[in-house]
Amino acid sequence: MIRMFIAVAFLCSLGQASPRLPIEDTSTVHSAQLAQEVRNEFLHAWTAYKKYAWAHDGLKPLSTSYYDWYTAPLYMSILDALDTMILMGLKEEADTTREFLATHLSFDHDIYVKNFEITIRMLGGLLSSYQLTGDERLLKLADDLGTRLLPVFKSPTGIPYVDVNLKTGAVRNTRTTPGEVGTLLVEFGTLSKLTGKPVYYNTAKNAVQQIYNRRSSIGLVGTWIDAETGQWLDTDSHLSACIDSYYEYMVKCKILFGDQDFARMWDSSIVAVNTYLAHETVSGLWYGHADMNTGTRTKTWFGALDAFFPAVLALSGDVKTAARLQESCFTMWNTYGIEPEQFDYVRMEAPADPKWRRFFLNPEIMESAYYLYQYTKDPRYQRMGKVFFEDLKRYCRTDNGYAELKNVVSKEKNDRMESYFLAETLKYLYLLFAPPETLDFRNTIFNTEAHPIRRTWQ
Ligand code: DMJ
Repeated sequence: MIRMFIAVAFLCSLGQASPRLPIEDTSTVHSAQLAQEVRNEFLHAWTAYKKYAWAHDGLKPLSTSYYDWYTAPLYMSILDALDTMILMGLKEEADTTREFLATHLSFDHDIYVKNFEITIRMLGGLLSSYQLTGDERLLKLADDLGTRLLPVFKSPTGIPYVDVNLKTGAVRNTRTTPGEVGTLLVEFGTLSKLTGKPVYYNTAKNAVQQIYNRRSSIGLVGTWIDAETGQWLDTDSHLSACIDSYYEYMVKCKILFGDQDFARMWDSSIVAVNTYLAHETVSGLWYGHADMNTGTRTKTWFGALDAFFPAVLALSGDVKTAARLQESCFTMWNTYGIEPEQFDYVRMEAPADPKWRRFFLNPEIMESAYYLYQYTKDPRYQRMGKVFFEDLKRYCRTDNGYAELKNVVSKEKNDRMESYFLAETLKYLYLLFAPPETLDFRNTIFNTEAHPIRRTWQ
C-alpha cells in the first residue's frame, strides 16, 4: 500500500488542518469477506494459544510457550476470548470453552491480583458471557469474584488499593491511578444489578467520586494518587494510560445505569479536557499533556492508548470532534505503518526512547473506527479498519499467533500476545465488518476490555 506522507507533509506545511489521509482502495469494502478473514485470524491466534499455552494466562508466540500473571493460572486468555467466539458464531468452540471455565475456573487462590485488570478482563468477561448465554454458573463465578475483590476498597479514603489477595482479602500497594479506580463500575455495577446486591455498585461508585472530588480547581486529574492519603503523587494530566478509561466510564455509566451523577461528572470533565488537553496543530486535532493544577502544556504526546478517545467522544454525542481526532490517530498509525505507544504530534515522530516505540497489539484505534462507523456509516472507517488489519497481519502475525512489536520502526517482534488481543482487537475489527445483526450496538455498552454488557434490568 502506498503511504501518502509526502502529500500530507506538504498539506501540513501549507497550514491546512486535519488532512484526511487518502486511503488507496476507495472501492466498496467487501465487508463480509473481511469479517470472515478476521474470524480466520482469530482462529489462527486461538489455535496457537490452545496448542502452546492452554490453561495458562497468555501465549508467547515466538517461543511457542506461555506466561502466567500469578502462581495460579486464572485462564485469562480463555475468559477474555469467550465472548468474541460467541459473537463470531463459533458456537461449538464457545460451548466447549464455556464448559471448561464453568467447571475449572476457581478464584480460591492465595494470590494477590491486580484489582483493575482482573475486574476488566475477568469480571467483565464473566458478566458478558453470562448475558450472552444465560449460563448461571458464570454469574455465580462473577459473584464469587466480586466478593473476593471487595476488600480492596477498604482504604481510609474509599479509593481502592491496587492489589488484593483473593483468598485472605489482604490488600497492598497504595500508589494508584484514576484509570484503575475509575474503571470498575461498569462491571461492579452490572454485578449489583444482576445479583441484587447494591454493595458492589455503591462501593465502586464511591471510589470514582473520591477521585473526581480531588480534581484540581481547573477540573483536571493527575496520573498517580495515594489510596490512603488521597494526595496526588504526580500532577501530569492527559488521556493516556493511567487516566484514559476514567473518562470512558463516566460516559458509559451514565448510559448503562442512567446515573445522572456521571452525566454531571462527564459534562464538567470534558470542558476541562477540551480546554487544557485539546491541541490544534497544523496536522490537526490532538490531545496532549498538561499540568492538572496550572493547565500548562507539558508534553505534545498522544499514543496508541489515547486512541480510545474518538470512541468515547462519539458515544457522548460529539461525533464531529471524534471524527477529527480519528483522522489524527490514522496519521499516527500511518507514520510507521503501525502505531507507537507514544507519538510526538509536533515533531510527528515517536519519542526516541525505544520504550515509547513499542506496540502491544492494542485495540483502541480499531475500537474508535468501529464506533465512528456505527454512528456515521461512512465506509471510510471500514477502509481504515482494513488498513489496520492488513498492517497487523504484515508486521505482527507469526506462525503461531500474533506478537507485539518491540519497536514500530524496526518492526522487531516481542514474544507476547496479551489476552486483550483476543477480547478486543480482533473483536472490534470483526464487528467493524460484520453484519449489523451481529450485535445490537445501540443497546450495548462495552466494558473497557470490549466485553459487551446489556441493560437487562429496570
Ligand atoms: C486493555 O486491557 C483495556 O482496553 C484497557 O482499558 C487499556 N489497555 C488494554 C488495551 O490496550
